[in-house]
Amino acid sequence: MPFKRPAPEPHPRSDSQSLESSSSALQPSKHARLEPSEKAIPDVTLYIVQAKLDPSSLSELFRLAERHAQRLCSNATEADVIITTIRMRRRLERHIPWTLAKQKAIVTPQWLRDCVKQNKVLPCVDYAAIQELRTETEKNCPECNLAPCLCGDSDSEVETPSNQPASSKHRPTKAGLEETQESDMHAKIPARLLHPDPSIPTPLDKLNYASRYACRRASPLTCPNQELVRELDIVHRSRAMESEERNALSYQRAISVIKAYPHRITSVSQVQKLPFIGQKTGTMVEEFIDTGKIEEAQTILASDRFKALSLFTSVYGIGPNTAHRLYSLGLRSINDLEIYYGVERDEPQATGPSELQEVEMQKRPHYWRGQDQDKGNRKHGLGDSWIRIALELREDLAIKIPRAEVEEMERIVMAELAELEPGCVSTIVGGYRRGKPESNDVDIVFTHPDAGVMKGLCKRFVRRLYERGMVSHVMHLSGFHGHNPLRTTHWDSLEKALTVFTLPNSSQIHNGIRRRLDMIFAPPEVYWTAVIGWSGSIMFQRDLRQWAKDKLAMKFDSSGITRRYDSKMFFPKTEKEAFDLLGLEWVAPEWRNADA
Ligand code: TTP
Ligand code: MG
Repeated sequence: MPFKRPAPEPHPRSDSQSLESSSSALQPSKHARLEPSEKAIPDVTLYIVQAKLDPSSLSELFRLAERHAQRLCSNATEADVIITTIRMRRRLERHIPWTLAKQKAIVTPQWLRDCVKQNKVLPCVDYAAIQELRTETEKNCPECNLAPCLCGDSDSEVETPSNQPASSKHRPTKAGLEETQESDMHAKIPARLLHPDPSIPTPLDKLNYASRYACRRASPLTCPNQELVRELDIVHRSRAMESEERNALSYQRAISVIKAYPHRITSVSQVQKLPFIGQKTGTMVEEFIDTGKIEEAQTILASDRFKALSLFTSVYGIGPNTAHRLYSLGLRSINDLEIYYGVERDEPQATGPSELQEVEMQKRPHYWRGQDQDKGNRKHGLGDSWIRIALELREDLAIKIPRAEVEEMERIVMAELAELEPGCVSTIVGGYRRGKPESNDVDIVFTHPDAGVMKGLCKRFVRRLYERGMVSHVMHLSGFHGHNPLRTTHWDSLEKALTVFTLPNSSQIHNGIRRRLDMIFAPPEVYWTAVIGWSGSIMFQRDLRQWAKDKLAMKFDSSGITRRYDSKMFFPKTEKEAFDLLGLEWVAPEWRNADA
């Protein structure tokens, strides 16, 4: 039965009585039945909030609902799912009483579009329209009543809810992207691996900027004292480049504390009592308040040595030790490096990708030293063969990667992976997950519900990407290492490949720019610890380890949580559960920016 075409929404109401009467002219008659032919969403009653929907979107939604839903109702009280573009509680309350809203699943229009596209009811939580109602949306999702629940923390094995790469469920915003990969995502995946980041908002009031541990502070991407942080970071980087590690760490800690300080610093007394603000940093803070600069930082910036070492270490794979050596040889510029390494700027690469891959796979499998050590390469470097190539790639690798391209890279990679091994899930980690608008590289953690599948998958997958022309270089490809409870080495036991990747012509963004792509393959039981470890920031996860050690006598790293005294391992089923296990308040990734 055709529905009336939408008309402008009437004035806002605040109670369900008025809501019902006001909406009836705009919504279909109560429980209007559609033709049974194209029913794809059985037994779900929909209510569309028309406010803020332009006429063409509105008619599109009506059309989709008409064609695919069984019922559209004219009264929100009777709906299972409420569709709205409204994102804020206050606005929604003008149309739906809050008490009623809490009893419903409230989703964005994309939910309906995707349900129709995929011909099934999708979990509502991934499309929750009102952040504050995510939990309720999850709980009231009709999908849970139709099939084994995908929305909770259950361990049960259930069918994947979608044929999109499951990772996209971490980001409802991605739901609008066209998915080309339609096949084989129906493998059985435990709900816990699909569960998106917990909806619980970061309890900022429970975090404490004066804590000694960055993992108990809320650290935004940009803080009210960002200029000061920038100045202090010059000193920090200089110390790091001079291999004065303890001193560098002191600055890194002070920066991390200031990063979480929620007020603008106008007097040193505000921060003097905070942890890791010693006399030296206190003086620098004071100087900055007075002059807007820190003299030592300015002197460092102007020094030829700092300039040269910064330039050298900006080449991926050159760490401080190599940079010192090059500097002591009298080299000062990239041009000097190119001459030294015999790089012909306008000539094709001396080392072809296939040769490189052999070199790096076989001869350099061991430089990753765990996450304590600058991704393993910054201090000791990758060796001359790599540096030659890194110099050739330098211009590309220096271009930052916007978020849309990060997402496209993951989409393409997941589509490829699904062909090789259906049923994998992934999370984009690193700076992207913390909300950085642009990243230096892309870091993705993968897993599969079947731990057996993970073994060797990294190598197989890199080989495939290489053969498909997407991966041109592999800097590191680890084998699988068992967990090492004694921690005699700093290895995490995850398979990982640090690669150079280019989006194929078929992708939505094809700019031909070569990008750094790090892929980490975690067995399912340590997926969430891998996600946490690789989400960073460096100080955040460093202090997470410190906290686990100091307070719980536990060992935390990307490859698991271990109780020290008996080496018992713990396997959190969600990221939130990992925080709970460590006795920590949940901190959303956007608040983990504890580095400059
Ligand atoms: P990176 O990719 O080096 O850093 P990033 O993703 O935070 O930022 P960008 O790529 O834009 O420069 O590292 C990814 C994560 O790996 C990082 O967030 C935390 C972890 N990591 C460490 O734990 N220790 C380290 O020394 C480094 C470099 C990274
Ligand atoms: Mg990164």
